[in-house]
Amino acid sequence: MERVYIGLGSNLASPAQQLRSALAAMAGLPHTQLVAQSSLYASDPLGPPDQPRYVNAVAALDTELTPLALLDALQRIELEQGRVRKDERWGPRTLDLDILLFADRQIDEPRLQVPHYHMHARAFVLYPLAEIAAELVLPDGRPLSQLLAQCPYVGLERLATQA
Ligand code: A4P
Ligand code: MG
Repeated sequence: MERVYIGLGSNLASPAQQLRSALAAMAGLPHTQLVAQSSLYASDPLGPPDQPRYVNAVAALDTELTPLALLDALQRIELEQGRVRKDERWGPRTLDLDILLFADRQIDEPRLQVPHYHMHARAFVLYPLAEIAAELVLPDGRPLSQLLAQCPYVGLERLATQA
């Protein structure tokens, strides 16, 4: 089993419900257990500003799947929940599932880069992650606490409703 952290995001079609469905779908993946989930957070959109606010969360999985098999499974969940890939970068989406960390692995393949390239400076990733893994150290040796200290808690709001 390897510990994996997944970033969840949605800003279309009942985002909180999208995240709850995605958490249930991930919990049902073969050879995989959902071991923790953060609160849901509302967050200001990064990218084109003319889109709704996002709901974000982070989940921890233990899995025996390979990284690419897990990516396939996550992309299937995205598609099952009505994700349509558009050309606009960072545009609105019903569901985005990113592999943030895969144990201590550093992966650089055409379809998969881990750690996820933008996680280090995104409040909507780092704060939910800290909720479920405060003591985490990244594969490059940087503690999560150090990244948090450099990432202001701005444009982010923890929602009262549990996932
Ligand atoms: N891919 C490579 N590495 C990974 C990884 N670690 N996890 C590849 C998942 N996928 C990975 O992804 C494009 C390709 O990235 C995949 O086919 C996979 O092979 P995508 O989901 O189709 O594209 P995307 O998500 O639109 O692009 P990108 O650049 O990944 O965007 P981000 O970084 O995910 O950002 N604002 C707020 N507040 N909250 C958000 O969640 N999300 C985005 C999207 C923009 N603004 C946001 C949020
Ligand atoms: Mg993505």
